[in-house]
Amino acid sequence: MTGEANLPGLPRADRCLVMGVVNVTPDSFSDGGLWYRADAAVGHGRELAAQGADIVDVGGESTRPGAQRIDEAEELRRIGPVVTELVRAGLPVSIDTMRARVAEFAIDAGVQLVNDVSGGLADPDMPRLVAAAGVGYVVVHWRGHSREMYSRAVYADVVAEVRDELARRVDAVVHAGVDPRCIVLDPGLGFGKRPEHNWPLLTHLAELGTLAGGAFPVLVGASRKRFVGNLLADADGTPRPFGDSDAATVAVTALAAAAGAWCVRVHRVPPNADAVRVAAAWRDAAGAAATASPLPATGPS
Ligand code: PMM
Repeated sequence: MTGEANLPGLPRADRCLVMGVVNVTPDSFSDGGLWYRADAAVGHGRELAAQGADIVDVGGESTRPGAQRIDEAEELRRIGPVVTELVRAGLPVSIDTMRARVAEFAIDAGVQLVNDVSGGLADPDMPRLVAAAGVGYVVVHWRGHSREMYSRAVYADVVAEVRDELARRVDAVVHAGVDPRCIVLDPGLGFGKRPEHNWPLLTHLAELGTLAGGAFPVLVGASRKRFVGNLLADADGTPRPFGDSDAATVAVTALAAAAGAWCVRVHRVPPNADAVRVAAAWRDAAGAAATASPLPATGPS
């Protein structure tokens, strides 16, 4: 599935990459408040990298369902010192933001990737900024801000609609000047999706990455999401708490990586770093088996 990506400054590997999450927020779904202080966030980013994260994704605004937006100054205050320090430490860093001004700060500080969960819809200046900077751009499928995301989660054919809407976003950002080889696509699991919408997207990653005449790298963000907790609900229907859904996240990682995902965005790095290596061996062996000479038509005599 992985296309002809040209993502300057990001690691290249013959396996799926692992992006470790640093949420510098008081209110994120699974880890809100844990890394809210700049020094704690920097320490966590370094730890994730030491544990095997290929990219550290820093975000200052929670996108959990129903979350209220913060203003730009507050977002900059949260991510500023964290991005600066992690780049200074030599780590590949992405900035998780919907705001061009925040992305601009992070690009100036040296981040290699802009992770925009709105796919350029929240801030019309974002695609032009990314184009001018020549950095990688994660274009996520999105239908609206957190407060309205469930009312828009209506699909007749979720895979076809997400694919078409992503194709329109690719056209728009390329029109704004973004090099197609800098684009990564993301189905936006949980963003304007009900639990049942996420599984078909996961099983059609290759189809989602192949659109607008190209094959794009695909990023998958399933880690600790509500649809995973719902799958693991107990007999009363109580969802599994996010902290106990890491093993299920690892299962999604292995399957997505074996299906050709370019990168997985995860909260707990070590088991996911193992899973992408298992998936790489799986894909290699499957490729070797497919190219090996076919079995003789008749069995041994
Ligand atoms: N999910 C969240 C935040 N950022 N970025 C990308 N590219 N894909 C995602 O699925 C994604 C994201 C929300 O998760 P969190 O609040 O648990 O970090």
